[in-house]
Amino acid sequence: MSSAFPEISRIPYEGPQSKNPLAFKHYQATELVEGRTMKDWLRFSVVYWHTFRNRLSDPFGAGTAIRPWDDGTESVVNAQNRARVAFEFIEKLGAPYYAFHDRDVAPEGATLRESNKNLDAVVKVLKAEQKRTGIKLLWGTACLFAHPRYAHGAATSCNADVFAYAGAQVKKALEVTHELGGEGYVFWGGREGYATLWNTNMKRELDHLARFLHLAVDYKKQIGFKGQFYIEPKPKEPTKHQYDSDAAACLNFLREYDLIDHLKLNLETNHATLAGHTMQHELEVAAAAGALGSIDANTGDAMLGWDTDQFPTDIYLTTQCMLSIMKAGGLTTGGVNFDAKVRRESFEPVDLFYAHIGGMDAFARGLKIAAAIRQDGRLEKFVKQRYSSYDSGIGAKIEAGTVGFKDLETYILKKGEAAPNTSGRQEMLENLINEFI
Ligand code: XUL
Ligand code: CO
Repeated sequence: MSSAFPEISRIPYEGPQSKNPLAFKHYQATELVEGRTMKDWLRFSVVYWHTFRNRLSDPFGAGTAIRPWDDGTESVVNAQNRARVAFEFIEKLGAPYYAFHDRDVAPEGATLRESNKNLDAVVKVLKAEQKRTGIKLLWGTACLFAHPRYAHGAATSCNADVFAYAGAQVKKALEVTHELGGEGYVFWGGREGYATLWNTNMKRELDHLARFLHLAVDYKKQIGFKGQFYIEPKPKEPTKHQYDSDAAACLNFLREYDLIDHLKLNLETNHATLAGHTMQHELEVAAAAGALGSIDANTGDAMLGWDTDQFPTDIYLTTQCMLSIMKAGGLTTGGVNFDAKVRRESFEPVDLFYAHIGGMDAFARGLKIAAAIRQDGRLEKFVKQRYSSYDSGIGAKIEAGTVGFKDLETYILKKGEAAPNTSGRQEMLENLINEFI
C-alpha cells in the first residue's frame, strides 16, 4: 500500500531545545519517571472517530478535512484502506494504543447482519495491522447514538425493540473488542438521558440502563473477556441531561444497581467542565472511590460552553491530571486517550500530527512536573500536616470509630473550645505549584 503520509517519518524525540514542529520536545517513550517509563505512565491512545472519521463540519458549514486516502464512499474497501492509514499514522506518531466505536471503523449496513459482516471484514484488517505494528486496542465501544433508531436513547429508549437492538450491537462490539485483545470497553451514554421530563419515566429508564449494563457484565463473563469495563460521565450533549452526568452521579448509579465492582470511570476533561467541575475534581472523586480507570484527554474552550474536544495544551491541566493519576498509583488498564479533534480550520493531514504531538508533549511535561512536585515533597507534607489532628488523640479515635457524640461532648466540655484553626495557605501553595511550571 502506498503511504498516506509520505513526507512524514517516525516522529523523533529531539528534546526541549528542538524547533522541529514534527518532533517531541518532552515525550520520550523510554525515559524513566519514578522508575516507570513515560510510555507506561501515559499509555497514549489515538481515537478513530475524531482522527479518521471527523470531516470537520460544524452546524454552519460542510466538512473541510482533506483526507486524500478517503474515497468519500461508505464502502467496506474504503473502510479497510482507512484502517491501514490509521495504523500508519499511529505508528509514525509512536502511540501504543487506539480506541474505536464499531461504526467508526466499519459502515453500518441495511441490517444488523450486514453491519456485523462489514465489521468483521474491517476487524480482519485491524487485527493484521495490530500484529504488524504492535499497536494495541485500549478500548472498544459501540456507537449507540448516531443512527435515528437511537433518537430516544439506546438502553433508556422508551422503545423495547431499540433496547434489544442496542443489546445485539453491544454483544458484537464486545466480541470484536475481545478478538482484538482490547484492554477495556467503554459505555458512554450517548443519548441515555432526556430532552424533557414531560415525556420521561426516569425511574424506568434508570432501571433499564442498569439492566443493560448487567447484561453486558453477564456476556463479558460468557465469552471470557477480561478487559476492564468503564462508564464515561458527561452531563449533557446531545441530550439536555445525561444520566451519567458526572463522576459522583455515575458512582451513585453503579452502587445503587450493584454494578460498582464491574465498572470503573473513564473521565474526560471537557465533560468535567461541562458538568461545572474541573478535571482534577473528577479525578479525585473517582480515585477516592477506587474507580479511576482511564482518561479521555482533551480540553474545552473557556469562552465556549460546549464540548469543543480540543487537544490539551495547558500545562496546569496536564500537571493536575498527572498529580492525581500518580497519587492513585497510575493507570493500569486505562490510558491517556486523545478524545480530541483538530479545529475546522486545521484541515490538512499534517495537522493531525501537530495536534497529537502537542497533546503528548503537554502530558509528558505534566508528568515530569508532577514527578518534580512529588519529589520536592512540600505539597504532600503540607496536606499531611493539615490533617495531623486526626493522627492522634480525639482525631484518631474519631477515625477509628471508637467515640460517639457523648464522648465528643465530654471532650469539648472539658476542653472548653476547639484548638485554633491554621491557615489553608491557598496562595502560598499556588505559588509553590508555579515554581515547577
Ligand atoms: C462523546 C465522547 C465519546 C466517548 C465514546 O462526548 O466522549 O466519544 O468517548 O463513546
Ligand atoms: Co470521550
